[in-house]
Amino acid sequence: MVRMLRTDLHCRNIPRSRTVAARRSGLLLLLGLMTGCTGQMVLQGTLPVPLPSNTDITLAVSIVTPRVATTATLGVAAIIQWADIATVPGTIVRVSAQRQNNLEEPIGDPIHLVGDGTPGVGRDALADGDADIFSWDVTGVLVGDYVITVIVESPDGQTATAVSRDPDRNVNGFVQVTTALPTPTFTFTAPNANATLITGDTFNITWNDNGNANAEALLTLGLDPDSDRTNGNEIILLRDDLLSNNGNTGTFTFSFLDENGNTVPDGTYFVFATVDDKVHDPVSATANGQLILNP
Ligand SMILES: [Ca+2]
Ligand SMILES: [Ca+2]
Ligand SMILES: [Ca+2]
Repeated sequence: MVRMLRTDLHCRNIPRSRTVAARRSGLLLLLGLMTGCTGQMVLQGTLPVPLPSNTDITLAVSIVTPRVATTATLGVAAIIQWADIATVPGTIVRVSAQRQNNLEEPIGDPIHLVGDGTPGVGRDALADGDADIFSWDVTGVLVGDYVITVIVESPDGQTATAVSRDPDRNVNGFVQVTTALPTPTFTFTAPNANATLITGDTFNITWNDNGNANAEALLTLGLDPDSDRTNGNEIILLRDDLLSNNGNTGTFTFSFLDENGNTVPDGTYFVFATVDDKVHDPVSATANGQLILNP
């Protein structure tokens, strides 16, 4: 329905009496948004035509905010607003936010703001009347650009969908979650070359970081026999240590023991670190040198 209206309708002047007849359930606003007519044009009598009679539309939705890049700062709720037409009792609305990179590709899974992503689960679109607003508390949300999707769904499973960033409609709305916190930085200073260790030796793993500026970030240090940090053979030496320890530097003395006090098996290992401040994407680093244990 939304796509049909969008492609077929154009703005032109129509009789005032028709605007009065059509003023219902946000219809004017919705049609204006879908066709690019401004709210003022709509109210002044400039309406998209051919205008469907009210009974023609049982389900439609358009996003009011964000229509452009809209900044949301941690601690300040971001307002998401849409206009829906829902006439069938039991029609629900679902709202989700999808982070995108600068190529407008999705990053990670969508965040379900209204409903849990399951069809049929959401807010009653009739009961909320014209209060089609969700206040999004972005606390704990990673910084980035979030595109909003609003879906209205009638009890028989029909849906209408609006997406805030939609090149077909020439709209580029998104919620830009920002922070004053700097991105974590981490650079190993040792091992800078391969180091051979025999049981009984110790080795100081050292680094530079920005723990003074990003004090709550957490550092995890580990050893890995390969270059894949997610295949399960990683050995953690230190977990969730505050980046602010030792200010903008850090040292961990390796003595063949993992985080639980167990002896690390002999072998050749990359030394890696992950820093996560729960605001930015986690930052990873690998030391230039490897640790060679009991060759
Ligand atoms: Ca509603
Ligand atoms: Ca691995
Ligand atoms: Ca530090």
